Amino acid sequence: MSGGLYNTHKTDFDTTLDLTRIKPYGDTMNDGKVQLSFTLPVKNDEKGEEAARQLAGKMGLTDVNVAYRGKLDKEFTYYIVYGSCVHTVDYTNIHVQTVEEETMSMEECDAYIKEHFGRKIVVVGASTGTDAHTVGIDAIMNRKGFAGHYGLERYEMIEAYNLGSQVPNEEFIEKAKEVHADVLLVSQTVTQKDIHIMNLTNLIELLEAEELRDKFVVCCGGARITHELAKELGYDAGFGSGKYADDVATFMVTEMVKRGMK
Ligand code: B12
Repeated sequence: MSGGLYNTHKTDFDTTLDLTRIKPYGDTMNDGKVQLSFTLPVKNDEKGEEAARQLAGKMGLTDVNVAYRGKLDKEFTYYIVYGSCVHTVDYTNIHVQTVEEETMSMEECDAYIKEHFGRKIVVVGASTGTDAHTVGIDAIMNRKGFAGHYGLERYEMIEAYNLGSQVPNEEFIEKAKEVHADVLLVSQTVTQKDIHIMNLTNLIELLEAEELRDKFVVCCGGARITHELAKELGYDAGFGSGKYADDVATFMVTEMVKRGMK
């Protein structure tokens, strides 16, 4: 692709890939092309467009083109802007914490549970606190699953309880005790004013206060959750966008084996 879509016979474009200085790829290597969109609290006219252009420049874009502007309200305008990013990052020097197990399929996971436990694994999940977003936890737990990945309810060797949304941490723990859960799954979507951090922290504190933390494998997930953040907050693992039931199922059963849970 480095010659561009229609450039079939000559390459006077930059084709150098330097992983210590990567920048966005639009049509040719290192062209830095990005698209961004934002709203300004001004009316839709040329002056607003110039403000959008200048702002994009200050964000590190050159050759700025305001490709679209649209009135949202009398005093609000939405812009779509193209430009070339001047900044680079050193990809070779990036280290992130992730869950490293090779993901097992649903069938492999069921077989693994039969072999190592000889009983069903009990999983309780919810979107906790004030969080009303259910789609994330449903994607992981509902039988039909999400994006071609069956949910935990479909696993032969998993007994899954999806408590829904806005479940107080205390109620969540009570249910976990009642059904003798092995694994707790928490979904957190809203991050306004770091409410997710407070709520996730509160759950761990409650578990610790009841000396229950080590009895469960505890995982959290959501669009703004990373494995690194989850570990920092006292969870065993965290799963963000692009993660599915098979990822968390693999993690929880292998973690249970590592911990010697029966
Ligand atoms: C649908 C929706 C709603 C619906 C929810 C309906 C429902 N039944 O769930 C309603 C209308 C209720 C709603 C309300 C609000 N919402 Co809303 N909502 C969305 C929306 C459009 C989609 C979210 C979604 O369903 N994603 C699809 C799922 C599948 O993705 P996911 O949750 O990331 O899940 C995946 C992974 O993260 C992971 N995962 C998630 N959870 C878990 C858990 C575990 C254990 C594991 C392993 C993995 C995992 O697996 C999933 C599959 O890969 C987003 C915008 C967007 N496009 O993302 C805003 C959004 C999430 N909402 C937002 C906001 C602000 C709100 C409100 C506060 C708005 C308001 N002022 O009232 C309220 C909050 C209400 C409350 N008390 O929680 C913001 C959140 C911003 C932020 N970072 O805080 C967003 C991003 C919109 C925005 N750009 O502003 N919302």
